[in-house]
Amino acid sequence: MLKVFGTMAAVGLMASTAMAQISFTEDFESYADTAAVEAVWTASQPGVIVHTTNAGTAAQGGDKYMAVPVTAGVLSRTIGSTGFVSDATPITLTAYVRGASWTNSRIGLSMRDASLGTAFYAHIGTTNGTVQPGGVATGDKWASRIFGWGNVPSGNYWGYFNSANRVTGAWVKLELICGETTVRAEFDDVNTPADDITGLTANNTAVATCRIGYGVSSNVAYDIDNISISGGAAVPASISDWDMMVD
Ligand SMILES: [Ca+2]
Ligand SMILES: [Ca+2]
Repeated sequence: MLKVFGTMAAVGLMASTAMAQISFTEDFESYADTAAVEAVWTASQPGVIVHTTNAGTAAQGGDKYMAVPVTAGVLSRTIGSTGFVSDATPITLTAYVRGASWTNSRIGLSMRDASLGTAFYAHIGTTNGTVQPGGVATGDKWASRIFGWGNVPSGNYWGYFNSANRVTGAWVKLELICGETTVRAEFDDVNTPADDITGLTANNTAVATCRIGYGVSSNVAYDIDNISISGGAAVPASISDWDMMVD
C-alpha cells in the first residue's frame, strides 16, 4: 500500500518542478505486522526489528513504529527516487527516536547512496564515540555523521547536537539538513549553529537508499518512527555531466 502511495507522490512531483526531488516518508501506520514491513524493507536479521502497535503514543504522528532491540541487525530500502544534495536544494533527513536509556552506541537512521553507503551517507542517532571534534566530551549528546562530501573533516565526520542532552522515555525529533557546503543539525526543530558542519564541498553521489540501524553491535534498545528524507536536486544524466557542471 505504501508503495502505491509513493508512486502517486512521484507522479505529483513530476507535475510540479518546484517540488523536491526526493519526497520519502515512512510512518509504519500502513503495515499489519513485522512481516509486512519486511516485504518492503530488507531485514538483515528477519523478525528482530519489530513492528509495534501501542495506542496512545500518537503524539509523533501515529501509534505504530519499529522497536529496535539490542542488535547488529538493520532494515534498509530504496527511497523511490534519487537526488543530489546542494545548498539551494538540501536534503533533509528526519527521524523520531525514543529510548528508555541511552549509552554511547551506534543507533539511528541514515540516508545513503545506491549501494547503501560505500561512497556517501548521512546519519542521525547516537554513536559509540565519547569525544567530539575539538576534544569536548560528548556526555549524552545526540550524534550525526557525514561521509562522502568533499572537504569532510577527517574524511568521515562525527558531529554532535549541542542544543540538548539525550532525552529518555519520550519521542524526540532529530534532523540533519544536508547542503553541499553546510550540514545543519536540529533537535526538536531548534537549530543551534554551533553544531552545524561547515566548509564542505560538493559530493558526486546521489542519495537513493535509507537504513535503520548501523550494522554493528549496539547495546541500546530504541524505537523509531516518522522517518523522512526530502529535498535534493535532480540527478544529472551522468556523474561525468555533474562533474562538468560543478567544476
Ligand atoms: Ca507511526
Ligand atoms: Ca545546528
